[in-house]
Parts: sequence; C-alpha cells; structure tokens
Amino acid sequence: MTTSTYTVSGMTCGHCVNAVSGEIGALPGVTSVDVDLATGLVTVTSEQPLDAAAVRAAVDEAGYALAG
Ligand SMILES: [Cu+2]
Repeated sequence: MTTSTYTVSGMTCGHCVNAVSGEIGALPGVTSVDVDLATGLVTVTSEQPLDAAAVRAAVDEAGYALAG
C-alpha cells in the first residue's frame, strides 16, 4: 500500500469533492481517496505507486486541476 497527496484547485463544494473522488477512485489500484475541501488536499491510497500523469488526467476529467 502506498499513500500520496495531491493538491487540487478549483473545488468549491461537496459535488466537486465527489467528482474528484470518483475519477481518482476509478484509477487502477486505488483503494481510497480522501478529499479535504477546505485545503484542496487529496490523499490517495493505492496498491502501487500511481502514475502522476494518470492522476493529473483523472483530475482533469473531473473538471479541476492539480496545483503545483
Ligand atoms: Cu462543487
């Protein structure tokens, strides 16, 4: 198991949290996604390290952007 954190910009409400959680949660090997709306911090637990480009694409797909 590995845990990574990302910062997602542009989330404003629970719907945004659900959209981001859903897209990242659909990536292969992801077992949990925790989103802190106030800070934009997204904590992802997965069976193996995630490809950064895949995470970026998932966040894009949800309609948001990875910060930094
Ligand atoms: Cu929203």
